[in-house]
Amino acid sequence: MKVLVTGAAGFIGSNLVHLLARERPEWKITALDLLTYAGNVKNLTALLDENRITFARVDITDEVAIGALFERERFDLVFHLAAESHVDRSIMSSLEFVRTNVLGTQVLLDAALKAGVGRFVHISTDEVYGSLGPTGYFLETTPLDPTSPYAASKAASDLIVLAFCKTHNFNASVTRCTNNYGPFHFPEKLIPLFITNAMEGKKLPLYGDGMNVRSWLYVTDHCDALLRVAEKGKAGEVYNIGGGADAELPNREVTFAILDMLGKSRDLIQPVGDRPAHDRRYAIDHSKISNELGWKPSTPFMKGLEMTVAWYQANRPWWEEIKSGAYLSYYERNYANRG
Ligand code: NAD
Ligand code: TDX
Repeated sequence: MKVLVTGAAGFIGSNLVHLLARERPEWKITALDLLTYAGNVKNLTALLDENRITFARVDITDEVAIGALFERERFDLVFHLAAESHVDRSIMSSLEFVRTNVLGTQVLLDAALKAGVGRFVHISTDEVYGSLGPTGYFLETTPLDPTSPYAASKAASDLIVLAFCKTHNFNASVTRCTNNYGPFHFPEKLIPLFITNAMEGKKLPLYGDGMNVRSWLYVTDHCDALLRVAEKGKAGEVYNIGGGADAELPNREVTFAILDMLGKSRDLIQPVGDRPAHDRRYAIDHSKISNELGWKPSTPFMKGLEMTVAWYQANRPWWEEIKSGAYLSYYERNYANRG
């Protein structure tokens, strides 16, 4: 079985490659990534050193390079995770989001169709559904109502994938997951940013009133769901993936838990100006994937958070190297005018 993972040097992609190498050791895996600011080939070091996987540095919008790769390798299965993924960056500038997330997905679909790829899993997000009030859950049938340019670009890419299923009888499924957390998470997102800032004794910039709610899923639970969708999911179907009831929390509760686990003072919290059009609440109904594919989240949130804190404590050089240079100018730009 020849398998391609795009975005393989990113957070979820690298965790997925590790899981696939463990769970399906007979698969021949190509890990593809452009290595943007968010990609880090060190996330795959152990597997590359053992020659367990092949790495390809390719831009998914490069139709010539992607076409040649697909013609040569004749993949049986593609997991598509490559994307620009940070909401705040899409608010500052959205061109790369449309280019990579929309055009890049279309280039992959064309190449996959032409090369006769047997199965394609498109990894998307619950953010395509927009914002929830205090009650209710996103279903697969919830109308798309994206708020940020990031979410809009993901919604567009979902629709192109589903159109390929209808038009070309292409064997693809779309997954929409809630917020992930765990090892190799780039420290621009809430949980790894707050863990590492707290470890450095820096302020934790909490947007708005800190009461926006996210539903958290430990990253290996997500990767386990992706493997099930690849092997058992149906063409043209969307599968929502999300955390358990214990994982739906306001940001301030998550922040308190991180500070408590690190033995740090709540004085480190710095309330700052809100994200524009900040989605109030995400929560997912994952009964379709549970009933049809037998998946459910298995890591309780507080246990997953403890494992994540321990990982950042044990891997300080990994994130210290990231939190320098270009990262610092992004940080300055994003947080400068928030008051
Ligand atoms: P990430 O930003 O950590 O990783 C994205 C990877 O894509 C990076 O390694 C980057 O180098 C690569 N990439 C970017 N542009 C590329 C291009 N043009 N060509 C090839 N590679 C390129 O993101 P993540 O958090 O791992 O998210 C992975 C996927 O999962 C995304 O599609 C995202 O929308 C989706 N998702 C993420 C979450 C979450 O909570 N992180 C939740 C639901 C869905
Ligand atoms: O400094 C911060 N302060 C803060 O209060 C940051 C970075 C975030 N927040 C808040 C905003 C959100 O309510 O924390 C919450 C989580 O923010 P992010 O980590 O930026 O994630 P979110 O915007 O919810 O999107 C994430 O989940 C869905 C991923 O980044 C997306 O790629 C995924 O699709």
